[in-house]
Amino acid sequence: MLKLALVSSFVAIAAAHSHDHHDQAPMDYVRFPYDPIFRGAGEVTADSVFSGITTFAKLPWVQCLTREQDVPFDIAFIGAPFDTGTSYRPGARFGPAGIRAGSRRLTLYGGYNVPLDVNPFQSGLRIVDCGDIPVTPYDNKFAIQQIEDGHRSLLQRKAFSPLGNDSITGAQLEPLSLDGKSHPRIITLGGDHTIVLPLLRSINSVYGPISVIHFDSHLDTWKPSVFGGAPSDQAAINHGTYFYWASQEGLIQNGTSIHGAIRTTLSSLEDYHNDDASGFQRIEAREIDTIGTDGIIKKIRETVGDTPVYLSIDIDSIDPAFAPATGTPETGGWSTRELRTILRGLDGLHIVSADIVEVAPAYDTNAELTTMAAADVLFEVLSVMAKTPLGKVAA
Ligand SMILES: *[C@@H]1O[C@H](CO)[C@@H](O)[C@H](O)[C@H]1NC(C)=O
Ligand SMILES: *[C@@H]1O[C@H](CO)[C@@H](O)[C@H](O)[C@H]1NC(C)=O
Ligand SMILES: [Mn+2]
Repeated sequence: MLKLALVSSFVAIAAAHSHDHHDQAPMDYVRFPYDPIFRGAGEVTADSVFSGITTFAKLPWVQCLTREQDVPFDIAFIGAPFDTGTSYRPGARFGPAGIRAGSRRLTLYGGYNVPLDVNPFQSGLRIVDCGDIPVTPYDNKFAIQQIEDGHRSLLQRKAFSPLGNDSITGAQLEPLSLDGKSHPRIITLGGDHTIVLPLLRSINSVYGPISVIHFDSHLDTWKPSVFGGAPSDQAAINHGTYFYWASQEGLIQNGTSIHGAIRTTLSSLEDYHNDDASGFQRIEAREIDTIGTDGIIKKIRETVGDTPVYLSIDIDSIDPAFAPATGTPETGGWSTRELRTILRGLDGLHIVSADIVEVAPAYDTNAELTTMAAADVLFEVLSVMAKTPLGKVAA
C-alpha cells in the first residue's frame, strides 16, 4: 500500500513535466520543495535533516550553470570554493560544503523566523541551491574569471516572481537594475574573501557602482604594497586587497559603504586614510559596548540610505569563541547573537546579493560551531531578502 502510493505519486509528478530531464529529483520538487512525496504519520524528521543529499537548508538542487539553465529562480545559493588568496589558514575551499552541512536543521520545523515574522521558505519566492561554480585550484587569475562568469550567468537571468506592488502605496514596483529587468538575488558561499572582487564585477554589470555593507574584523582595502608586498600582479589580488581593487575599478559607491566589526591591528593609521579613500565608513567591533546593536544598526542604515546594497559577511566578524574555523581569526569580536541581531536590523534595505566567506571547516569544533553560525547568519539574510522586494516606487 505504502509502496503503491509512493510509486503512483512519483508517476503523477513525472507525467506533469513538459520537457525531458534525467534528474533523480523530480522537477516539481523545485516548485513544491516542502510538500513531501512520502508522509510519515506526523513524523517531521523523516528524510529531513540527517539523511538525504545536503543542499543549503535542504533546498532543491538545480544545475543552474549546466543542464538546467532554463529553470528560473528568485534567490540562488551558489558555492565559490576558492582559497588560494588567503594569507594565514587555508581551507575555505571546503566552506560551501561545510556551510551546507551546518544548515541542515534550518527547515526542520519549517523555517519560520520569529523576530522577523517571516518564513523565507514559504514566502512564495523560488529559492534554490545551484551547487558550486567550478573553480580551479591551480591558477588564481583563471579562477577569479570563473567566479565572475558563474555569478554573472546567474545574475543576468530574469527573476521567477514578479516584483508586485508596494505594500504602502500600492503602486507597482520597478526594478533597481540598470537594464530595468527584475534580476534574481544570489547568495554566495565562499571561499576566501578574494572572491568578492569578481562578485562585485558581476554586480556592477547589473546595478552599476554599489553600496557595500561589509562585516569583517579586517579592512580588506589594503594597498597591495602593504598587504602581501605584491611580488607579482597576481599576488597583488588577495583576500586583504580585493576592496582596494574594487574601489580602483569604480565598483563601490563612495560614501554609502560601511565596514562593521573592525578590530584588526594596522600597519599604521595610514591604513585608515587609505580606507577612507576607498569609500568606506567604519564601525569598530568595540563600539558594541557603547552604542549597542541598535546604535550599530542606526549607523549602517544612515550610511547606506535607500541605495541598492551588496552585503559581504566575513565569518571572522564573529568572535572565534563562536566561530573559530576561519582564515584569519581575531579575538574581541561580536557574538553570533549580536551579528544576527544586526543583520535583522537591515530589514527593509535593498540587498541585491550577499555572501559569507572565510569559513574553513577544518579548524572547526566537532560541534560544527562555525558552519552552524554561518548558516544561521544566512538565514537572517534570507529572511530580510524575503521581506523586502528588490524594487522601488517610480518617482
Ligand atoms: C498593482 O499596481 C498596478 C499599477 O499601479 C495596478 O494596475 C494593479 O492592479 C496593482 N495590483 C494589485 C494586486 O494591487
Ligand atoms: C571618495 O570620497 C572621498 C571624500 O570625498 C575622496 O577623498 C576619495 O578620493 C573618494 N574615493 C574614490 C575611490 O572615489
Ligand atoms: Mn577578515
